[in-house]
Amino acid sequence: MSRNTEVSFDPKEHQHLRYNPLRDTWVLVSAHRMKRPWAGQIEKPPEEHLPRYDPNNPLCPRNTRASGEINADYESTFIFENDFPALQPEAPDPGLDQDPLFQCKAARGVCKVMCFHPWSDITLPLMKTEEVVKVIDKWAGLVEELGTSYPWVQIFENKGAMMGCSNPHPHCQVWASNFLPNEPALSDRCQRAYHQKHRKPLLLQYATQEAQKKERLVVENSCWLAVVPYWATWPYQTLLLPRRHVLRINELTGEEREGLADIMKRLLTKYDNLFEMAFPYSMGWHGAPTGTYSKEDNTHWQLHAHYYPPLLRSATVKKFMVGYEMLAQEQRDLTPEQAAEKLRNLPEEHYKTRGNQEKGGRKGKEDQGE
Ligand code: H2U
Repeated sequence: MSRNTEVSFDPKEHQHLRYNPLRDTWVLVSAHRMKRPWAGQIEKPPEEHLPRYDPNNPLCPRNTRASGEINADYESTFIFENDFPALQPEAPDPGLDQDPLFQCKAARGVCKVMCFHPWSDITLPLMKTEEVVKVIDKWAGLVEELGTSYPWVQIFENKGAMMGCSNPHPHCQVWASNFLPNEPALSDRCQRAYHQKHRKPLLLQYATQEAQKKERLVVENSCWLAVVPYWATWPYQTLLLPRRHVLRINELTGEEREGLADIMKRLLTKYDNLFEMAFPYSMGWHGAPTGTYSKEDNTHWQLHAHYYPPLLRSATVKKFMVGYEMLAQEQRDLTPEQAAEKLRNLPEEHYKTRGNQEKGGRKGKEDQGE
């Protein structure tokens, strides 16, 4: 093994490892790989033209779902019990097996779906700020309601067919469970260990430093900031952080909810503008555990949202977490700083509505939900 100590280190040129303090893992950053020749597909897929109302879509107002239930004629958000729930409140206990190699436990919970808007042809960045605030209020309400009995309430949105989204109508899912799932359990351990050592919440410290450094900052306002985290694995992964120490989404003030709607719209507009398409991702909220955990000290926690978009080079070329990632460890090509710079420099006006003001276009107003 030889070590080159003559050349000074440049993260854009030289491969290196970065530590993810939320997962206690390392990511291999090899930005020089972006220079490799690419013979794959690069073109944009055709723009999807969705009807505002589809009589056959089970998520639209007034339509019948798989269960036979009829949706309300909703005008804002709409929440229903998932007709195909992965978790149900009642299930028999599996028998006890003491063998360490064959452990099994009871899993119980509830799964809900929330439609963001009655229209199928709208997405969060194109919704009005007050409409996004209503989504945030409902997220907070669900954490409050389900969190009284369940230790974990996972809010997540799969956007785009590429991320396994089964329906183009704007929606998210909420799964509440009687157990702490792997990812939040790991995050809980890491934040706790950091807090015990440094006496400050990990993500609060991190946000303060990122707000000063600015090189990984994508968007910010008086209550929130969005960064491509130092340890990001997906090319355009972002982390959304409140500036104040907040444990759970239901603890956000009215001003913070407005600020969150603003920063979500701006971040998602940039995402859509990157390849001029409805940018696919999986996103979700992590806050302090609920249920019986609420009685414990959770000072080490800081509320945050993760955005994991799969795309790398274009609207069709995604980053595959395969080979080395599956068998050794996560690896990324462009640096988080390069990704942040690219997103930061994109316009904050959505490509679908660009130029509408000059044209006085009716189409743009409709797209914005007016
Ligand atoms: P995804 O697009 O993330 O898969 O979410 C849509 C959810 O909607 C999915 O979990 C549910 C599916 O089970 N669904 C119903 O509950 N009833 C229906 O009639 C259609 C879809």
